[in-house]
Amino acid sequence: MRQRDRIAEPWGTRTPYGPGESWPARTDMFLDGVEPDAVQRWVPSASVLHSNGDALDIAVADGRIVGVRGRTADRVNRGRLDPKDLFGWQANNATDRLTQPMIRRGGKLVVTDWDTAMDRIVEHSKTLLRTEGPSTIGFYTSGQLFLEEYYTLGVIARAGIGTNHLDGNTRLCTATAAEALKQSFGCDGQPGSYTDVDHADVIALFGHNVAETQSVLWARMLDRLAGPNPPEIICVDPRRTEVAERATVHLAPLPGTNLALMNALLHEVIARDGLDHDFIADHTVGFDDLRAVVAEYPPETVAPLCGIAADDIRAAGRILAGARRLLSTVLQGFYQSHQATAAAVQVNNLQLIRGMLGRPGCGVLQMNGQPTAQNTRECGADGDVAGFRNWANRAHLEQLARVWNVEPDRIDHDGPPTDIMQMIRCAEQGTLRMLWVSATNPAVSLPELARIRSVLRREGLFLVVQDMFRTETAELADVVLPAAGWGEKTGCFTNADRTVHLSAKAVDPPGDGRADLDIFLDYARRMDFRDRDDLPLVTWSDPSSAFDAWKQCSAGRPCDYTGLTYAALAAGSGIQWPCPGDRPEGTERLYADGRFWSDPDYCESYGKDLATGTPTSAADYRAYNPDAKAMIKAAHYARAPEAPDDSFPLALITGRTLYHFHTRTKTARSAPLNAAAPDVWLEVSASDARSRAIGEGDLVEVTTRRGSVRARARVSGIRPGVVFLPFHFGYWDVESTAHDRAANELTMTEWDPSSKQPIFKLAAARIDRISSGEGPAPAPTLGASAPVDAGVAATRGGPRGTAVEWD
Ligand SMILES: Nc1nc2c(c(=O)[nH]1)N[C@H]1C(S)=C(S)[C@@H](COP(=O)(O)OP(=O)(O)OC[C@H]3O[C@@H](n4cnc5c(=O)[nH]c(N)nc54)[C@H](O)[C@@H]3O)O[C@H]1N2
Ligand SMILES: Nc1nc2c(c(=O)[nH]1)N[C@H]1C(S)=C(S)[C@@H](COP(=O)(O)OP(=O)(O)OC[C@H]3O[C@@H](n4cnc5c(=O)[nH]c(N)nc54)[C@H](O)[C@@H]3O)O[C@H]1N2
Ligand SMILES: [Mo]
Repeated sequence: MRQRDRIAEPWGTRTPYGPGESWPARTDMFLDGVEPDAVQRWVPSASVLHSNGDALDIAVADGRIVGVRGRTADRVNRGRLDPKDLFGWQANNATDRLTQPMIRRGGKLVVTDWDTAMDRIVEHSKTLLRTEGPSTIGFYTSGQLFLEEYYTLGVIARAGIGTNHLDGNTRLCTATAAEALKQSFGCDGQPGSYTDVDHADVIALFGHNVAETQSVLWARMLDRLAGPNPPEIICVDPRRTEVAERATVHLAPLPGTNLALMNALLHEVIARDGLDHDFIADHTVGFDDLRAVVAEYPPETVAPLCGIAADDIRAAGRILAGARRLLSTVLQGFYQSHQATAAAVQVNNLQLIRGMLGRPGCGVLQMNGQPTAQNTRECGADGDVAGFRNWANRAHLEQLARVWNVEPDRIDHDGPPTDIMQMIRCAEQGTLRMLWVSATNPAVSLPELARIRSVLRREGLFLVVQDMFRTETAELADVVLPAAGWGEKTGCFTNADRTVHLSAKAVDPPGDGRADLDIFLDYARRMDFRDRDDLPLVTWSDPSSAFDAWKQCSAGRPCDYTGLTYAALAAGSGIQWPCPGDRPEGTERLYADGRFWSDPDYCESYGKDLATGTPTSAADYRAYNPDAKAMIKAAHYARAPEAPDDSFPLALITGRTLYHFHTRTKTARSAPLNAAAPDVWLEVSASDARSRAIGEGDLVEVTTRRGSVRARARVSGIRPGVVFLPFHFGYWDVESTAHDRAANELTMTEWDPSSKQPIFKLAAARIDRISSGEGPAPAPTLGASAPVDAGVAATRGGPRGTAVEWD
């Protein structure tokens, strides 16, 4: 057993391995002030602080969570845990958890009981339904609840209330992942598997800082890099991330130019004839369009647009064209930028024209971000139709209506599902009158916060917030419901490579807190929703009966769960769907047989125009892709809606650090994580800092057309012309209520036309030096925020950040 400072060494000790070998196990454990023999129970679960799905057991002593240990048998992490996995659970035990419902009285939130709080919500819902109809009511949920909870909420919203206004914060997160998969393969569902890392000879990461955001997956890549015949890495990111440090080729494009760069890379692959001609002919449609479009993007044309060297594009193109087993991953550097879906689709095209799908080492991971985002999508709690059904296909809605035993017309299908940006617009205009927010903190995470605050505060909007903590959003609510969190309730969730884990209840929630499932079930009961036989619409009463109901809904669909049971999930490793009854071991890779879920009668979507987002009609789709092939869709680069100019000469991007999760409701309540990144900072390149006389740690103000934020400068390896602000720091804080440090004060109300995902990684900005700092910026010295100044003391965890590991 080795002791390791896991704040200073987030990836732990290397366990090298070679291509085709299986990843060695290494078990990580952290117990907070107790010895292993004091642990009374170990309860199976997985991490909820990213989408990687690191399996772990929760240690319980005296009715409290006291630590975690990686699950060595699990296919995802083979026992490893990252810093957030090791320490993030400490938030469960925080002393400032919400423990009682609250309602607004005389302008103030006051404590109340469940009956009073729920009655107020039910009374509001019933009045709105009676007087103004279902489309005055909206639900905005999460990528952090459990499958059973989303499925229940979906049934309530769509068949109970009958509203189309149901979305998840997955809209901000993986809407583009889902849309890119639908566009290329006709259906959501990750083709690849994490085991592709074990086989790949080239791994290309597009706008994905995996080292900080799925650190255990990076540990897997690091172990390949440390072993024989390591893979080559291609990194596309404007910052010098850990991935960039280890890359054979690092392309650092100017924000907003991903599509131009992708077209140039595809141009190079085609020019070098890196094509799998048989695969293209047998399994795809659309290649000729792609060839014609990318012909206009030779490296010399694209290099000045992206601000990178044509030779670097050619070098990356050569590697991509020559790879024998190519694994690509895509995340927010693409999804939250300009032309998001169009750019993400080009990564699918790369795999398709190279015939790199369905074989070991050949996969694309259109990554998820949140731990349970996949389930939000499967269950239709993001407005999609449950079971990856097609909202534009009448037969699919009829099938779903049979599962729910309601009339098909009860399910509103007049138009595509409403996304959150549209819901905010409806609330702004006064047509949305009630919004129920669960497990998300939009007052920090949506773009252009000044606007969001004014909408959420509106007199005419009844706002319900269901959370573990009194967040910035809860401060604006009419009713606040105290939720049980991870470890305090039971349910399943599915990671980015389709691995399903069970997370069992380890301890009771504090005070009167209730599981989100119980809250939704209570609402359904009080609303007295009925099916077509006048029996209760929601027929289940606890997690396992909810899971059974979902299994029935998923039967025969791509995300088939019918072969899964809680017992099987608790026994050893997580299991990948599709998992029908005759294949209880699940499915490692999709599309291994070269057939896709894109059959016109089966597909989840008929696709959309990449430039406008206009949905394709059923007839047009049938004509274009009658034989269930993969679709190669090309798109031209267009200029971004906002670009640097004389007044705002820099490009602002936003994103994450290794040690914090989102709006920090959890990670700020863990001492070792919080101490590693205690306050906001701004990453600036050395040349931009020099020309403005800005030194490490100086206080600067960053301004866009929406607002200003003050932060201390970290002079980092980010490319010149670009500055980076972490979005973790909201205005709420134990000490401060200042409005001036949330990145989203600066971001804009713009989104991708196909996925409707907001553009968080693009704004024209100016920076002004305010004063000199006292010491370095409060930024981690590891990862993309590493200082260029060698004199800054390294980020360390010390005793409270130390965990054990063993092989
Ligand atoms: N530590 C930590 N891990 C997390 C989370 C967390 O909050 N903290 N959140 C989880 C969630 S929900 C998500 S969605 C994922 C997100 O995981 P990532 O997508 O890896 O994280 P981000 O920091 O949002 O963005 C990734 C990179 O995009 C780059 N980028 C910005 N603009 C552009 C551009 O125009 N082009 C390109 N090519 N790159 C660009 C940024 O420099 C950044 O390094 O992380 C998950 N894991
Ligand atoms: N500028 C900028 N903005 C961004 C991004 C960016 O990169 N840049 N990234 C976007 C992305 S990818 C994401 S995913 C979003 C994240 O944005 P949010 O979803 O707003 O962020 P979180 O802090 O994760 O909020 C989740 C909330 O749910 C609560 N919670 C946790 N578990 C439970 C539970 O079991 N039940 C209940 N009821 N509540 C629970 C937490 O306390 C917390 O308040 O931010 C988006 N916004
Ligand atoms: Mo996300």
